[in-house]
Amino acid sequence: MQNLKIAIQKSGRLHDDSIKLLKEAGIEFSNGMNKLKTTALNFPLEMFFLRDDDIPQYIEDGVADIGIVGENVLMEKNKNIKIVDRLSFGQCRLSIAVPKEKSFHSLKDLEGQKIATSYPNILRRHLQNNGVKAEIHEISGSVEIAPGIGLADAICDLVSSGSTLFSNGLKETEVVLKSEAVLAANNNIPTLAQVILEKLLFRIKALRKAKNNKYILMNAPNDRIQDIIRVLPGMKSPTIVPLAIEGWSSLHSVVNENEFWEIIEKLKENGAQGILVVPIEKMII
Ligand code: PRT
Ligand code: ZN
Repeated sequence: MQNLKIAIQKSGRLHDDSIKLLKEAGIEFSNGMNKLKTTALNFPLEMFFLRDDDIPQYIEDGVADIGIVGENVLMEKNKNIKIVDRLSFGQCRLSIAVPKEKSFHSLKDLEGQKIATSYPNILRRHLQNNGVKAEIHEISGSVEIAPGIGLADAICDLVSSGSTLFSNGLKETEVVLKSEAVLAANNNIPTLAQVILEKLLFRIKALRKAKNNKYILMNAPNDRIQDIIRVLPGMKSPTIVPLAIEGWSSLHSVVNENEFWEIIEKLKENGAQGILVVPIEKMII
């Protein structure tokens, strides 16, 4: 039986969330330390644990069919592979930063200057698109110290909280790329692996929907039910169950996280009482 082969970061910022995603999708496996690969116990999935920088190449070569990698790495490596889903973790931005005392109005201010980065390809494209000629100085780590030691005038590096820039006396001046972890795939996955990928994507989608929604239960007098139904979006229409007390019912529905508080307020205004909000584990519609 053919497996779908997935590449995951061996250790680092995306490792734990990648593992968590697969486990929440109901895939069981043992991922002991220092393992290079493992096979899931209850799903036709084989996992390779690799450095994130290597993942795009492995996918392009078909050693792995799919992989979880930061969009920043994907864009930098520029391989012939595609994004099949965005995973909402590992969020960060690739930004230009300069010493905080340096004046900066636009990218043009960096004309002829030296910019240190681990992302030379993305930076080169960005400079070209903006018609700026600057010297790109590629370094593989601790980019943030480059201006302080006189190696560069500016940097282009990943930022999440901004505290690394702050503690190195730098200010963020321009976002080059917004990034999150994505599921990338080879362009010619074998047919059977493609079927397994569809199953995996279906599960991931159900998880995402569940996370974005809450199950909501409330009691209401029967004469207010119509008003409450107007407030509730629901998947179709709310479930209404009579309570033991005459003239009252219990209403059940699903509410999106984004409009949640607004809806709760309106429900109260319309006579809902004893409102319970419950997380949803999986949501298939
Ligand atoms: O060993 P391997 O090569 O696999 O890992 P790595 O060391 O190259 O990558 P790793 O684990 O550091 O990051 C993996 C991915 O996580 C990145 O490619 C991004 O997609 C994503 N990510 C999210 C980040 C950050 N947030 C992040 N803050 N990657 C790096 N950083 C670094 C940044 O380089 C800077 O040094 O964190 C520092 C800034 O953080 P703040 O919070 O101080 O702004
Ligand atoms: Zn790396």
